[in-house]
Amino acid sequence: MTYLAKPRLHHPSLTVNKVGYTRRDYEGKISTLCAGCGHDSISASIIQACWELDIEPHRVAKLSGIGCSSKTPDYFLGASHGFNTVHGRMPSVLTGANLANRELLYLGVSGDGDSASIGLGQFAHAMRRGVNMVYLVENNGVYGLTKGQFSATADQGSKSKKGVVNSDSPVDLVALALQLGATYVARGFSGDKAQLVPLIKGAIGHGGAAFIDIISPCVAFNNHAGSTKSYDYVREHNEAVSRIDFISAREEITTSYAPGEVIDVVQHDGSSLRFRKLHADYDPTDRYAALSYMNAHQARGEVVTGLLYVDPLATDLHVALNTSATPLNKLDAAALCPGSRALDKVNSSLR
Ligand SMILES: Cc1ncc(C[n+]2csc(CCOP(=O)(O)OP(=O)(O)O)c2C)c(N)n1
Ligand code: SF4
Ligand SMILES: [Mg+2]
Repeated sequence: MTYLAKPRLHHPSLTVNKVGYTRRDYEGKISTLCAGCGHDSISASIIQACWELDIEPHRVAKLSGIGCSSKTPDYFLGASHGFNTVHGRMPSVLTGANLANRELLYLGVSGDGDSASIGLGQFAHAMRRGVNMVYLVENNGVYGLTKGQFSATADQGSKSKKGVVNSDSPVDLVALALQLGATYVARGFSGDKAQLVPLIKGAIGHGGAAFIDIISPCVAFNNHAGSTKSYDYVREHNEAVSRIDFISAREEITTSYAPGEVIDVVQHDGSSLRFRKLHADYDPTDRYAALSYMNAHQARGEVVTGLLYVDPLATDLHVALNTSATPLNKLDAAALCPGSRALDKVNSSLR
């Protein structure tokens, strides 16, 4: 693998955010992905979102599996914590890290092969347990890194670059996330940064399991006619359910849209998601309506994008387990191991 570090020189007049960093401080190494790969646009959107939210890079932990998508954490947030796990195992490693230190912001970056094929079980359990994380799948319908085999998200009937037709039913990670209990569920497109950046910001502000499936064309192996994950196909079939703006807790909420076209959904941390509805009857807080809306549009060959579902009052795994407010990695040995008397007490309470 090649690692190309970016020069550290900054122009002195670059704009800094509220924590004193330029946008360049959120970048990583120079990408070694194919020119035009959708994954690079997603990295740029993550950089934009974190810079605009004034997040201190050392407060972020990026975890990934294996694949071109899973390589991308090397290309953004170079000053953050990072861990490249085994193929499909990002969710369990992230869950462990999150339980040990609840104070970091966890970004899980994965691919469709990583999460819908080998890692499907891991994906499912992170969602159903409500791990407080931003789970991003960079979905190109193929195993890009191993040269373009169909992944489990490839649509039935779609064609490979060599013309082979996929006969298997696809796994729809958005539908699964909705069914499994994820509390923030969205679909984006790497070619639509105006939609993707606020979706990522909203997921960062969310206090539970936030999942974004991002269609991200693989220009080397899945960008031809007959593919349903190509730039042309997604642009032609994109059905955006809403446009969201993310307003952080510190900003004043003002409205400039006509009533009925806009709703504000306030999350636990005080941040607000402002929906500009493109479909007047769409309710982003109804999990089951989101599922049937998506299924109905998918049957017509449309790719529904936008924030499909949010539970603004979501809680996470720490609440469910009633863990200590002080992160476990900050507790001393006496607190972590209170001795045999405390253990006897716990055991007798269970008899
Ligand atoms: C345990 C294991 N099995 C298989 C592989 C081979 N392998 C590497 S990447 C990959 C698929 C990557 O696909 P995806 O997650 O969709 O990422 P992309 O490259 O498309 O972004 C596979 C099967 C591996 N590295 N480890
Ligand atoms: S092979 Fe596909 S997924 Fe991998 S870097 Fe190239 S375009 Fe991107
Ligand atoms: Mg892939």
